[in-house]
Amino acid sequence: MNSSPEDRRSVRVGLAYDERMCLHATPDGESHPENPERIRAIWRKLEAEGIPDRCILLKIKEAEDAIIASVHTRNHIKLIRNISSKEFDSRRLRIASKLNSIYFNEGSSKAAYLAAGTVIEATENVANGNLDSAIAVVRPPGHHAEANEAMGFCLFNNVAIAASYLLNERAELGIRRILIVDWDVHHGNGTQNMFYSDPRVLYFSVHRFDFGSFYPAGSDGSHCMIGEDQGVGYNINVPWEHGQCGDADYLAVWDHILIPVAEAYNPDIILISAGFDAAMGDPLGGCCVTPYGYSVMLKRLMKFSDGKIVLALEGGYNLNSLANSVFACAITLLEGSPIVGNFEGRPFESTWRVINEVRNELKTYWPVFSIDLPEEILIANVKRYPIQAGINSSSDSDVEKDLENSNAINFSSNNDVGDLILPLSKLKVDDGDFGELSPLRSQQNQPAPSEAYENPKEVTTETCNDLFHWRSSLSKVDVWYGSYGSNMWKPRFLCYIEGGKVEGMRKPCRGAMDKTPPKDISWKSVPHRLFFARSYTDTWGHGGVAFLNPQSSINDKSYMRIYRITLEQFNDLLIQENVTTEHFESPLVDSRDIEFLVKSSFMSVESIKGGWYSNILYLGEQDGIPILTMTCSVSDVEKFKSGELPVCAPPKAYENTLLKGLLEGTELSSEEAIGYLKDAAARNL
Ligand code: X5A
Ligand code: ZN
Repeated sequence: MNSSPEDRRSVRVGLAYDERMCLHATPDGESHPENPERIRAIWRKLEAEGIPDRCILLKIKEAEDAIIASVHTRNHIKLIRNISSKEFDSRRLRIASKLNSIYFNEGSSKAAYLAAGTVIEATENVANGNLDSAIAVVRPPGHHAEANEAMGFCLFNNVAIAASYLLNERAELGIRRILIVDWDVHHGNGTQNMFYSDPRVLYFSVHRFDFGSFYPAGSDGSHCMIGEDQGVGYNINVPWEHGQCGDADYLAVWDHILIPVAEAYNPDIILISAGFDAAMGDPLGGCCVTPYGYSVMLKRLMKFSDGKIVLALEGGYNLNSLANSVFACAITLLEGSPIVGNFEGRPFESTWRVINEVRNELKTYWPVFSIDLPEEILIANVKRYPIQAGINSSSDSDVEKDLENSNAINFSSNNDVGDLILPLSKLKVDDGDFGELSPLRSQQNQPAPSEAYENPKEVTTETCNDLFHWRSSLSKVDVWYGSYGSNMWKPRFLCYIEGGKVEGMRKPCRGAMDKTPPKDISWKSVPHRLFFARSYTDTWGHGGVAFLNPQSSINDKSYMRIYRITLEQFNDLLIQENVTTEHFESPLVDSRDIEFLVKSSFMSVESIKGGWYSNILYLGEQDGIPILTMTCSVSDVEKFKSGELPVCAPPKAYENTLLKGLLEGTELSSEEAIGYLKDAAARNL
């Protein structure tokens, strides 16, 4: 891998990076996965490996409004242009809080224009032949940004802008068909929507979907979204059912969906929405693609469009995986072959199911999908092997039954239950999502569709054994979870245990890993003030949601429904209430923390400090079991008081849910219940 002048003459790989894209950062220095260190880490790695010397460094310029305007509205451009200016100092926080997963600071505008401009520059130079291919190390990312809305850490849709620019402003370059490959672990809703009826752009995305519960949640990422009008057939979604997908799963999709389609489509250029949050170790993605996997995925695309490929960074939040993956891609472009490596395991059963669903959905538009997959794949495809519930005593028998029913699973020579513990502990489980059942990978009966999966060499990857250690011990400890908001309505609370959603909710919950319903339910009143704050939530839309003032006062009284659940379930609840897909190696609240809580009455959970419900309150005990609830921090209450953070009446759907809960369990008449809520919403903090 030494750089020689010939390298530079033979392949021209563009590389773009600019420190000014680090100017976009959280306003208050709060930690955030999408932070400046991401691109710094990439650049450090590339420099350490001598990559910049082997590439052509690109000029970085800000995108022009006229170009951005081909995919974004005037209003959106105005907002992003002005959001960092002085006049917005006092409104910036509030505007961001109305958006979904967005922050702004004084550097956001500059960074957003540079990111878009950099991707345009890279794309133009590949399209016009100055470069063979290019990598744009940019942030903020782009693929969630809609025509009129910033979301999901994305301000401008960098890739969509560049694609639209080639098609609409640079027709003379002869780019008539653009393939966008979006391998970020999230669905690129923005890009999909921008080209949904445009056959000149084939948008392909493979992403975690988890039946609609994975970010950006909803149905946009479904395989049924195939485009419309002129563009029907030119939108392809491959939605994973769960986390833990890795090289074998991605390459099966390449083999059986992407590559055949790319052959038929014959793109003039390929733009990769190159997020690396499906990489092994990523805290948000919960998947396990290796640098080798990315390298092979990229290499397989290099045979199209004369190798004209642009990689534009999207997500990727584990700095090491991120830097190593980008490095692997750079090497692949420079050397024209994948890095050295090999595969572990075979695709999940669910992967074959998904591949078949996608092919079936699109076969009228892509005749190559009418050719049946090898029969062995279809046979394997009809079985699924979920682990039912957690590994605790009450569910061992279920696990056993499931395993017996599935003749395909045969871990070892003997079938008795004692043997189960060992193989289960060796299994990889879904670590990005505590809610979904974890499918087993059946090694024995999984046919290999091509020799690509045949490599027998074992690579050790992280397993998630630790997950089970704390889970099994905390599943033996009971707590009362005290609810004072929408969870007072039992069906709504059960969403956090069983998964799913009820009337009024916009978004389903993941549920707890242990789906056992509460062992007991009761009501209580507590000397804490109920109030409503925040301006938007993904679940309820615009309006405030309930909080309890962590500080008690004899003058305050709030109603509370308490549910007896396990401490393990309480942890899963806490994670969902704080809207994080992060995977924690250790529990957020364990038995030792409860001892601490009994003495100190509240405790802030450090690792979810950014969440709105990261403060655990101890409210005494019942039947010798501690009553815990979760609310905001004392400092948030101060910000709500001062107006720095919005206090806001609840939205209708949320209020109705509260009413249903109160009327189900308290003695209140419906007028009294309405009065109780109105008072909590109206009275000053
Ligand atoms: C670009 C990207 C992720 C947004 C997750 C929000 N966005 N919870 O990876
Ligand atoms: Zn992502």
